[in-house]
Amino acid sequence: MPIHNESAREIVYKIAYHGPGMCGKTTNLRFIYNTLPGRQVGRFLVLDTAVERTLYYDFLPLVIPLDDGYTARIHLYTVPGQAYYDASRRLVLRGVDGIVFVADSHPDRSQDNKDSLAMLKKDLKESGLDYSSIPLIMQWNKRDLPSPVPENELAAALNERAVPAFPAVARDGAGVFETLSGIVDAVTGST
Ligand SMILES: Nc1nc2c(ncn2[C@@H]2O[C@H](COP(=O)(O)OP(=O)(O)O)[C@@H](O)[C@H]2O)c(=O)[nH]1
Ligand SMILES: [Mg+2]
Repeated sequence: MPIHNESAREIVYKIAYHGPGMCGKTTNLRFIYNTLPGRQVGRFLVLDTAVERTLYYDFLPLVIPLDDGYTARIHLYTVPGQAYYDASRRLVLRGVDGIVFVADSHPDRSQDNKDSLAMLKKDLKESGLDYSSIPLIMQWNKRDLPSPVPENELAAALNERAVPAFPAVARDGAGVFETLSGIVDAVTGST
């Protein structure tokens, strides 16, 4: 549930980028951090480079003015896709308001995409959340690869809810803000 602070006219939303390892989650956040003006982004915390960490996720806070005079504080997290980062995944998914599922368009990653989606469903359930109703956006990343899996195949394999899905080349920033706008609209209810 979003956290309302009436006196400050602020609402805090928690959004998690989920997907298999190396699909481009951190790359999405880095592009957002590097592109938005400084007054709209806070400190970018990346915990995925150091070894011997027990926690493994990224965090990027954003400030987005809404039409009604309220300010949305959007807390973006990335969720490690690997099964052995259980503690980090649960921490990030606790109280999450919306999910961006990032799929890797490389043909060799099709099973990893499916496994990651299955893990997301299971994790949400264990956090008392429902995959079938939580605000959700899909991103088909790495469309620049020489033979990416066709978008309709990714959709058939992964997008059973038929939510909005955006093709992306996160490394170049293509599709990154379309994806972000999609999930911000979905969680704030301003479609
Ligand atoms: N070809 C290609 N590579 C990408 C793209 N987005 C990210 N990458 C690369 O994929 C690798 C993993 O990206 P990263 O964001 O760290 O993945 P994460 O594990 O999901 O956080 C890096 O080498 C990125 O440069 C893309 O759109 N196209
Ligand atoms: Mg990462």
